[in-house]
Amino acid sequence: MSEPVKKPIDLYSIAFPNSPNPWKVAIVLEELGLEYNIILLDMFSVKKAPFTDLNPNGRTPVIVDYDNDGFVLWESTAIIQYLIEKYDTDNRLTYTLGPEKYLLSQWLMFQASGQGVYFGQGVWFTHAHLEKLPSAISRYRKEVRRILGVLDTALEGKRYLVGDKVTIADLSFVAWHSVIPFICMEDTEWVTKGFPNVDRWMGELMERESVKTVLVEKKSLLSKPL
Ligand SMILES: N[C@@H](CCC(=O)N[C@@H](CS)C(=O)NCC(=O)O)C(=O)O
Repeated sequence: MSEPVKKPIDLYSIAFPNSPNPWKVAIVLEELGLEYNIILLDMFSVKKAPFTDLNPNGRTPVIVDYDNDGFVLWESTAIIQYLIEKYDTDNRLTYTLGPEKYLLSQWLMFQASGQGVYFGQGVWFTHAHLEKLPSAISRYRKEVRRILGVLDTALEGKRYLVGDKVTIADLSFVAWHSVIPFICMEDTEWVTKGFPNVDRWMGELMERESVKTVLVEKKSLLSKPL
């Protein structure tokens, strides 16, 4: 079991519903049974002090771990790895030896540099870019399908990405997966039909208490004014 944390960890998040990286971290905090406070910020506050004193990159998530000398960390995958090393003392959600250790790292990096970045660009070109650029929108929507294809192939005949248990490799994909309808702006039944292994895997992950709790918490926090 994880050691109880005496003072809750602060988790900073931008206050947008389709900004999944902070919620990716929240799922792991929930899994580990750690106490945390979510601090929501608007898009202007993350670009200036005092927030940029915590993260000069002006993005979320950031954590402050008071029980470890107020340790500050940003980049969602780095945060997850830190939380696991510190608090998953019986390696429930990770592998620390053998090929599994490196496969886990492979999937974490693929999530951050593949799913996270391409899906993020999909959100940007579909909703935020000042010019409507059909070629850019189409490129990132195709990337969504390509990434799903990679995952579907990897999950053929396998319940989880690495080994025989749920790990942070699986959990790290949940938050961005739910943004697919916002990127594609259409009925996304093709995800269910076209990528059955992903559909089964994601269905199981979505049923975890950690994920359900974070989704409820997110909805509740984002429904209130800042
Ligand atoms: N690679 C970073 C990406 C962080 C990121 O882009 N966060 C978004 C929220 S999902 C953000 O804070 N965006 C604010 C902005 O771009 O101004 C991570 O994984 O933490």
